[in-house]
Amino acid sequence: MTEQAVLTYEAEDIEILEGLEPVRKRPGMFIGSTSTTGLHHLIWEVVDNSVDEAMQGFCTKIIVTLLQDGGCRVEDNGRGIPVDPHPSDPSKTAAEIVLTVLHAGGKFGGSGYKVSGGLHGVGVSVVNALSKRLDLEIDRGGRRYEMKFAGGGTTVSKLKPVGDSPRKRTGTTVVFWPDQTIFDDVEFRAQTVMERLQIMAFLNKSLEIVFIDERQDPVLREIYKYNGGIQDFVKHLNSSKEPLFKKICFYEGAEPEQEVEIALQWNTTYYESIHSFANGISTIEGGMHEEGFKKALTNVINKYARARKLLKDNEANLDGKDIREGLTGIISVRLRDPQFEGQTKSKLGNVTIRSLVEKTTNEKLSQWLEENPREASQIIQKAILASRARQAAANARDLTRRKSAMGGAGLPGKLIDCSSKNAEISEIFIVEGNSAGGSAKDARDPHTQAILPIRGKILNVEKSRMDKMLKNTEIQALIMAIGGGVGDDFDITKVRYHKIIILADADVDGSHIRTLLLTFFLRQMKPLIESGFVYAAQPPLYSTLVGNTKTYLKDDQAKAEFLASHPNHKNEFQRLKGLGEMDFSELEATTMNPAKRSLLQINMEQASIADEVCSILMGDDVEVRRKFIQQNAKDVRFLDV
Ligand code: 0RA
Repeated sequence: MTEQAVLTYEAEDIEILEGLEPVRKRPGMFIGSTSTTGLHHLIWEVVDNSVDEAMQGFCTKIIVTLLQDGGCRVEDNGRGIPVDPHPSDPSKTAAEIVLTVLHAGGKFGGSGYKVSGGLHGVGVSVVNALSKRLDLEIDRGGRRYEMKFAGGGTTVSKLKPVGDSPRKRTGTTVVFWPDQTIFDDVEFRAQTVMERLQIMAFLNKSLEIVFIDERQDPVLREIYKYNGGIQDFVKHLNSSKEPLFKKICFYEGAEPEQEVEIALQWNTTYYESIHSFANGISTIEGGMHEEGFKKALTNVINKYARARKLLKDNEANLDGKDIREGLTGIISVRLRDPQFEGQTKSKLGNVTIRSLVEKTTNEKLSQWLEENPREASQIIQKAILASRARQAAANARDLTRRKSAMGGAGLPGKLIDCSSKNAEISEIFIVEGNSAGGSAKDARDPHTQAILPIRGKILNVEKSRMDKMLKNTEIQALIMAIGGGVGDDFDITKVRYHKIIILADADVDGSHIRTLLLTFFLRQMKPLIESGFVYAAQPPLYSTLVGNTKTYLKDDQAKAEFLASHPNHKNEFQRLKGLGEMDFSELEATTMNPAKRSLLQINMEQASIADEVCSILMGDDVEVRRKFIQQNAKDVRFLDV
């Protein structure tokens, strides 16, 4: 804020201010939100520009550094943003235009595909607009140039040469400090940045991305570089699972304005895990590229199975879902003008890509099966087993249905239901352990709050097929209480509560149960998570007395904030051990009363992390598990979704 005060408002500055003003007025329109998600978009935006350079073959290395003073530096060895006067306004350099005019980023980028989708591709000028300070450094034509901005994109010093580039290198370095008057919180999260950079490195074969976190002691340094590209991505995703066979199936195809790359490896689990990307952007909702792939995969496998008599003439075709059981796959497409549609703008709408992916898969996957008959037959055997299990599951599900038809309202015996029949205001607390269930029963509002106690750890859905899972009593109780069915039949409109709240302790066991439940919801009641119906209650970790009133503090951060705002606080902090130790009034005051509690709404991203954590923690690979626990023991947040 002080920076703004010292700025002089010359004519050109005012013009620039006007240029970026809409961004500061309505940041959400440009980066989605001003939450921590929006904050990280600033980094993605700058890195995307460097990745663009890499995609066009001009950049081999990107270094992202989180600085001690809260800034972020993104350095690349691309061509460097052009420094000559810009044809549209010769009083300004091209670099200045790129940094100060909305949507100027891709206007003169030459050939190749521009990343310009979803919330990205809005241009570095948006980052400038939302930063309290931004420094630009360009190496180009043997000279080094610098330019500085402050207060949301106002030029502090014009682009000027400052000397020779070391070793005649070329490249661009952007350092920015997010504006704390715009964002709720300006602290970057290392884990979030690392995950993203790693995915970018997987999608851009041989591009080296270095991550440095100078805020940590010792300084954290990670290098992501994958000469195998998406094949390494698939290996990585399956590293905590047992692959069905060692080989990875990889193929690619291209047409004039578009290209596709696909890597596949089956594992012994019962779930498909297909991740698709368009121009490096994750298409969580799928779209045309996924459609084309699935259709062709089903077609190719069935054709092969019939030709080899692995499927008899009198047997029905294998279902796509059964073929994809245990499949980990990456579909990466690059195309001009990607159309992102759907609720979260993450569904690829371009029709032409569907036929490219379909054609490529029909051709190249058939060829791969011919060349790898042993693997082909393993895929088909697994699909046949999956198909039988699906039949058995349908029978088990019928059983669950019939049971509920007979059991009066069809509700599990241990459900303590609420009296309201209006799902919109009804909540169900899934409570670990019977004793905690007892206090929860006394603490609830019986009109809108239902309690379902579950005993110990629910069955791990990672390790069992649907049919076995549906025989588990805890799972049956969950399915019946929620009321929307399960798996492919799940119907969100039949759900009896719009808030499904997981109430588990804040310790490792509690995290474990939360992780298991989230994994179950993700895999068997996905719309529940997509609709934002799933929450984690956050029982506090600490309590302390302020005068005579007890104050509860959610976690260590809340405790630190409390201490900062109460420097003279002398009383001790009680560490609350677990739900079982709270009496009903404490539980009511901290965790259940809507006016006082703090709930964490679970989104797809968190659920997917839980899924991955689950695979690692429950999977058979002891080595990966040991490493994971070692690496994450410190970062409780990771486990504690
Ligand atoms: C516009 C044109 C050219 C490159 C870039 C922008 C560019 C932007 C960024 C942002 C971060 N790193 C970047 N690297 C390059 C192409 C210029 C030419 O034709 O030489």
